[in-house]
Amino acid sequence: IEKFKGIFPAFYACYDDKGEVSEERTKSLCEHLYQKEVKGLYVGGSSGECIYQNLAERKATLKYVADALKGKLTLIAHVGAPSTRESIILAKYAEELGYDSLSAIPPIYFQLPESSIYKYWSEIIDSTELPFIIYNIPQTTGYALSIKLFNQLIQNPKVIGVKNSSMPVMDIERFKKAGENRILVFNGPDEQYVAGRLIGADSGIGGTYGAMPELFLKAEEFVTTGNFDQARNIQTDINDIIIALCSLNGSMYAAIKEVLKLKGVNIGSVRGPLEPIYSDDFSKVEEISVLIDQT
Ligand code: HMN
Repeated sequence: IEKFKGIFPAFYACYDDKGEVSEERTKSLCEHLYQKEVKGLYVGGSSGECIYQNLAERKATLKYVADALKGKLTLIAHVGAPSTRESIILAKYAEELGYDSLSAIPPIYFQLPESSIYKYWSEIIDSTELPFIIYNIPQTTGYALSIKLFNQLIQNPKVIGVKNSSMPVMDIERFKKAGENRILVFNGPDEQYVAGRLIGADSGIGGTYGAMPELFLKAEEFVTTGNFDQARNIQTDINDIIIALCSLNGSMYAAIKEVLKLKGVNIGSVRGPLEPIYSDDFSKVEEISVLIDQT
């Protein structure tokens, strides 16, 4: 279980200049994050633009990351897809590749009853021997995990955790209590990393960690050593950076990818309908990059 405790950047989609998934660029991002000494990676989630990739592209990304980092970092495969069938194909493939755990969002598009959500997650869990981390992200899926369904799911010993991306930090505290310390809780909102850890999250998985892993590693160190003033200060610095990343004409992920380019890691840009960064904003990207380096 210790291998799931620490900083887990949510891995970004890595494209070539034509917008195709790139093996070389995927591996360069792997190497970059490995050098930063993060604990592991969450591959193919929101930050991986999973929703804009077909099955073959998602499988390719899972494979390239495993080729680069299997046995070196803890690898979590996000396998949630529109149909149960596709989710299971991805789950079995991740198992074959040697991933350490699976994770999935609830069903999307149709607002299904909790019984269907339970069945969807359970069928994925039953399809492999791997542990499973529930992914709660109501702001994108439209479904907020209830304590009732959470309790039902954790009856299955393969369920080891929940990645909670809902905004109330209290949700983390509630899942932690309901899980009776057996279930790991991962903080989702990067803006509340320190608060999430203090209220009970064991670890964090986040979409902005990849842009500034050093800062989250430092925040984690301040939390574990009880330096709460410093933890709070670094969270403030992180939040200034996140707000800046979200303030450009273009998506946050596009801004992060431009920052990474300035650091020598070119993973292309984003897929539409996510918008790229437009030329007017490149000077702002440079300022953000400097801000990250100076923090
Ligand atoms: C993933 O699945 O790839 C991310 O870990 C999701 C993650 O919880 C992010 N939430 C959303 O994208 C809604 C956050 O890390 C988010 O990017 C961050 O808090 C900045 O707002």
